[in-house]
Amino acid sequence: MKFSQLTIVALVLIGCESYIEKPGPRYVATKGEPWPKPQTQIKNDAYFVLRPQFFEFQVKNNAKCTLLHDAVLRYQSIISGLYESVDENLKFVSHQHHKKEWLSDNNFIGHLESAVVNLSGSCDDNDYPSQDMKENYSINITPDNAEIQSSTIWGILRGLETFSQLIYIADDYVSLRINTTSISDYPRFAHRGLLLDTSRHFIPVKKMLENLDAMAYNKLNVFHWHIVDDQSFPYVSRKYPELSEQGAYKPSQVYTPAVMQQIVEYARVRGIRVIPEFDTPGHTRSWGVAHPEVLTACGGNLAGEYGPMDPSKVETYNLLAGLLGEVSETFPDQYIHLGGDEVDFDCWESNANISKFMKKENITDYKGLESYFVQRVINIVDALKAKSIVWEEVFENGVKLPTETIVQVWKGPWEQTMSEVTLSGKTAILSSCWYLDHLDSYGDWQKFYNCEPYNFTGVDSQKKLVLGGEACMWAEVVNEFNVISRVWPRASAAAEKLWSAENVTDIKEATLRLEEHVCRMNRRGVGAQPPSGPGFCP
Ligand code: CP6
Repeated sequence: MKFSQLTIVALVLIGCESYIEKPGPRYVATKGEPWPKPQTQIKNDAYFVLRPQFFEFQVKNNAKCTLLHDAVLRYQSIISGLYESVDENLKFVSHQHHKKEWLSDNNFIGHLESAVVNLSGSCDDNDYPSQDMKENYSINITPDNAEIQSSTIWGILRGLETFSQLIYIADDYVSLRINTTSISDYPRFAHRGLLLDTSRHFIPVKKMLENLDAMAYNKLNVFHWHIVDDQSFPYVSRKYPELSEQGAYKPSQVYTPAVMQQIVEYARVRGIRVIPEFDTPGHTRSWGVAHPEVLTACGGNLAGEYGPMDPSKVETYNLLAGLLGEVSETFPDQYIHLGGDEVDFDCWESNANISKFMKKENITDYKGLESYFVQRVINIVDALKAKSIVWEEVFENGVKLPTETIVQVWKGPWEQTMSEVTLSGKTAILSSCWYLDHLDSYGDWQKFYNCEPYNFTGVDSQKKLVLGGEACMWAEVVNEFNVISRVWPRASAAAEKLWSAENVTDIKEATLRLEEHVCRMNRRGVGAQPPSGPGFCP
């Protein structure tokens, strides 16, 4: 071999080195450590053994509250499910066999047979979660009693989730245990979201519900439903059924009013808001299959290419007013996401009618034209008594936004934009850090975990305007078969960033808890992928 050939071989070997599996210990997952990490927790070694068939939640107040009652049943079933993953025969033998062993273990303090669920405030079964809902709760497990306490149903839901995560399969592989502990917990940010795009690929209801389960397991509380876009229009409108009849991929790939109601209700009882996005004026080509008159004909009618909505036509605003009116009835959340991102100005520029319109309205540039359009859509939403979220371009174009309008920052570098948005007194949510469609090698949840939303220049009053953030699952290369594993546990990294204290940043410690959390999600039927490399679940 010549020298140059040797060099190439050597370089290739060096390049490959990082892909060669090195022998060594796998990560040893934690036992009964919650994800996201609670604000404060005192942990003790003393533990109870918990047998699901001899364990019950005792509802202290509000026994008639359906939200509470159903939540207790769900968690009872989750706890039983955990026991089902323990081998039946071993279970029987173990409780005979291990009793002796436990009795000689100073940390064993008996069997836990009940936990009090104490909702101290009132419960309204029609309550819908909101931006200012309180999610605080506390858990106390002492040798004498176990209690989950909160003044709100939303706090109780978070507390039940944490309680269920405290239960773990012991090293003997046959008993479930829970340690005595004291937790006082609340979220760092009010808006902890996940965006799911159902236009690039249709996602069936079953997967949407699995995803909502996983959101509850991660204490995420906003499902941002990017329901329609250029590629398909699966939203079934009662008022304009032709939109999905002609704009959906196929007749079976739609969301009917009944299905949307089911999704909203499934989310609500888990303390999750559903915010629909009807992105305009860009990303709207699927609207134009049934309603070409609302789109801009790029280069005039002869060219046959359609671009963003046509802001010069009254038909555009009429359709939007009709549709958004209906949307605000289908979705009980106060907020509607209006989009406003990535508008193709070249298409607008190529259309002579639009140039005429701009002259008439004294609009001098295309940012101004987008502002004009968004302003009118915001007026429509205002009239519906709804509030809006918009993508950052709308802010950058200088639209005069109502006080409660939230600006969603999605581009990078985001620090400057967050600084500007909050300096202008607007509330912001951050997404730039959490693009789930961007894949790195395994363990790439860590880059999501390393993002600190306060890492921008600004005074305290600016930081207060950061409502939280959203992980985004754009679905160009995601469908029902990979959506869950693409999102989970990578969105869990964002979930902990948005819930836990600012100083929870230790990747090594988080890795061990995430190992456990993924096993927990898997046991509960969520097809999350392994977070960091080789290993196994108990
Ligand atoms: N679809 C819509 C998208 C994106 C946006 N809006 C997007 C753009 C760039 C990246 C990822 C996603 N696919 N409607 C921008 C908010 Cl890198």
